[in-house]
Amino acid sequence: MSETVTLPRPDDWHLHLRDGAMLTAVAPESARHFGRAIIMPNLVPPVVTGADAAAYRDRIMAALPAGSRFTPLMTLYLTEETDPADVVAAHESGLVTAVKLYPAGATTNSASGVRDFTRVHGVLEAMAEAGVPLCVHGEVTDPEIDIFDREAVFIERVLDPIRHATPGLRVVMEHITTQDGVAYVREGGPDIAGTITAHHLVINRNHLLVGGIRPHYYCLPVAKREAHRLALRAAATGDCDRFFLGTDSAPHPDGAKESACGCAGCFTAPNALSIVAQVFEQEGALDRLEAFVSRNGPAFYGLPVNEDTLTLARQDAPVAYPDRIDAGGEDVTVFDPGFPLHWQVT
Ligand code: OTD
Ligand code: ZN
Ligand code: ZN
Repeated sequence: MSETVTLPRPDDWHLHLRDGAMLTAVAPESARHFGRAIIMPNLVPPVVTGADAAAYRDRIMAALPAGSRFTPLMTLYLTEETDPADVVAAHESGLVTAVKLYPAGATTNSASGVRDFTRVHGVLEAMAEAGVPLCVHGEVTDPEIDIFDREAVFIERVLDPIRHATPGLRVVMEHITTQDGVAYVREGGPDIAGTITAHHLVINRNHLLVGGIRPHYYCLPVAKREAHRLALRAAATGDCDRFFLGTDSAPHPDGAKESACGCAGCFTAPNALSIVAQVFEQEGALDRLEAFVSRNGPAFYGLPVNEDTLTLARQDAPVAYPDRIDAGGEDVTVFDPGFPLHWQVT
């Protein structure tokens, strides 16, 4: 008898949809499974103002398949010039769900991010007052700090001081990759949550580097050592309701990844839910899957749980998903977890 799990339709609390031909190619992949997604604003140029977000939302809606009920939850890219009044107005009108903080230079297309955190204090205070959540790419960019330590150092040097200086600010520490991130969220009280990707639940830095460099496993924050991966799996499947799925599905053309200076990002939209379901099965925690993918995110963001459902069925034959998809004539490789998947979205 085949085993099935039916859940309120999951959401993706951290997603890159890009623009143009890439948007057209990848939007249906997320819309097929997810009800809503927090849409990252790191376009070139970034989505900075409410007007930018409105225009980008229109382009996303136009890229969705006919009849899709997928809802993009828009974000604004925080810069040192961001106008607090624009942020609050965009949030109050329902256009924008959250604001995104990138330390300048931390990841793909983050050059317009924040260099001097004191310069955004006024915006953050206005956001705390208006209840606008701050999504955070939590890595320092100091060249002296080892890339594997950048998340832990960010907590100490940047995130904790911001939170102390801005009481009441609701923060999502996105794509956490370390025991330090897990502990900080777990112990940080009701105003902080953490998203976890599918890929960081299944790869550590050996998968990236042993036996040859695997460009499709390179993402930021970079995968860490095994003890950290195990801490992420314990957090995702555990009892703290402030951890939830944010896939960070981040497509790039293969040519840009399979390069002497390959760019960061794993494209997981097509198989993220199959991967996560398998992880929860491996951890003996299928009863906790609904909290992680369908309930904890909306609870933190103050949104209703989706009313429709999604069913995953366990099958003996490996789930079929494409190795790569076509985006305007360029291949985009789908993340390969390295083992067969058996949970099929029906
Ligand atoms: N990480 N790639 C990208 C963003 C994320 O830090 C992230 O959110 C990207 O390509 O936009 C990546 O590896
Ligand atoms: Zn990030
Ligand atoms: Zn991302």
